[in-house]
Amino acid sequence: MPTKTDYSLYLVTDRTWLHTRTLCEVIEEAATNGVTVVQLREKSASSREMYELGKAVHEVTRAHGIPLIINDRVDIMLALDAEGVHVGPEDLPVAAARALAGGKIIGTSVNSPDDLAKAHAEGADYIGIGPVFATSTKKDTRHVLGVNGLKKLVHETHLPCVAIGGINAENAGAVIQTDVTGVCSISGILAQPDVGRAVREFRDLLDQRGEKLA
Ligand code: TZP
Ligand code: MG
Repeated sequence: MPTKTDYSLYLVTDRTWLHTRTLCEVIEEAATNGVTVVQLREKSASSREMYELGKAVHEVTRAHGIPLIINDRVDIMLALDAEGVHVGPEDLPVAAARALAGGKIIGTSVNSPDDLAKAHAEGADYIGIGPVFATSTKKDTRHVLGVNGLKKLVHETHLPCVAIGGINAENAGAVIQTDVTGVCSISGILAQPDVGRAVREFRDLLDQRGEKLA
């Protein structure tokens, strides 16, 4: 695993979008075509299911040399020896996660200047800023930031930052122009009939601006 994380194209999972394909098949296709981080986020999975799924997904991400981040669950991240965890406002605080997780990657969610100050104070490794656009994927999203709201937060942080919420290959160009480190997508990748093609469309836009490595 490289010491510097490439956050440019960050896939978050949600099996409800998968139709007949398995999560591992889709992640394999996404990683082959240029996804650089995978976050396992399966809100309806039991602990056992998250663990078993995580084990299988980790084999795929490891084979591609990309980090696996576990949503919410520090315990499952440690049990899997995954590369990191993403904690939001309802989860363990970053500092508490750090006490358990040491040098693992710890990311957190930011929607406001206050959130950003907390992420800085508690020592997050990266932040996910959003929602940038309205999305049906997450029902309890906070204030929709728009590209301008995203840009303000991006310019107030030294941390690697990824944009999330309603981002697809059509609007990703405007998002990338904010100088954000990377873009996250669930449905913009997983809900597409051709996952590989969707990933390559994102990848082309990112590669045009040159990647900002963290
Ligand atoms: N956090 C803020 S918006 C969101 C999350 C997990 C959902 C993003 O899903 P999509 O399908 O990329 O809009
Ligand atoms: Mg959470």
